Amino acid sequence: MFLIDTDPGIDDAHALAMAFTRLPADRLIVTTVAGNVGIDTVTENACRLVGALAPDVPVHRGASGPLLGSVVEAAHIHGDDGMGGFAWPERPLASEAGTHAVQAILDAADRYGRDLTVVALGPLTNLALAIRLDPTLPTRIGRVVSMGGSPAGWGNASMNAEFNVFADPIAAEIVYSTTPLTLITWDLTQRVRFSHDELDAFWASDSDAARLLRGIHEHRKASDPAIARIPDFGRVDPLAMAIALDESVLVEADRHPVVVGYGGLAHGVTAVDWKDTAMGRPHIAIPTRIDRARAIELFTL
Ligand SMILES: [Ca+2]
Repeated sequence: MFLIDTDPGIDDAHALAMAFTRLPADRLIVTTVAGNVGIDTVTENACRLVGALAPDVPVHRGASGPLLGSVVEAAHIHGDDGMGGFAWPERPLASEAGTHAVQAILDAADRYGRDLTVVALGPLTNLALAIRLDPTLPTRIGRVVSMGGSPAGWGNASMNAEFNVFADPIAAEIVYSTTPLTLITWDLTQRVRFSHDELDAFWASDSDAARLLRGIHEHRKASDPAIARIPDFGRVDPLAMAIALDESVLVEADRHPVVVGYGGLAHGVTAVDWKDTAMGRPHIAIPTRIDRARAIELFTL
């Protein structure tokens, strides 16, 4: 069972489409979290993606902002609607499930236990709240794969912090201090790059998912001429999804505790405890090498 916690988001849309084309609807749960844009918009985007590609997958609305501090968004990158102004096809919008995302995470843990994989593609607010409600959660579920952090200090939200962690550092600290997860860092996505041609090939087929993602990307290219001048691209959320779908994509990883800073220059910084001095904290897998060819297979819709 896959629970995808997400803030769509163009990258999230690709990651969701990868899961929707490979897993049956009864093995998928989507929960939303405020991130790239506000909770109403990311939830609507999730419902549109589910409505278009996997109508039987439940969508649970989640946290509307970080545990502490004010909401941080990335509308300057993803547009006010989170999808670069993309005009959605006239497909039914999936309706929201009745329960809150945090309750959905707890229910899924009770029901599926070790068979539950959590893929966290946005700020970790929902997962942190679920862990606060039930501290045994991290020991009861299967793999957790999370996109976030920049141990090398290649910030995309500040000088040295990655967006998902910067948007809710307290949540990230709660999760990193309790959960032995796999962390797909911004640093990795800066090293593993994909050309324009490779991107186009991901959504070249005639499948519903390929057609939808092709539309989203063509629209983005048309509305932002700067994209044509970028030689290659990281695949942020899709890389996390690829590793969640197929563990063999991960070839090599460092494993150490990761501690998150709050406030000032430390805000959202992910400091790796390279010498393993922090007692009692789980060692987090930080992939350093991936099977690029296999990742491309999984990116292809
Ligand atoms: Ca995301």
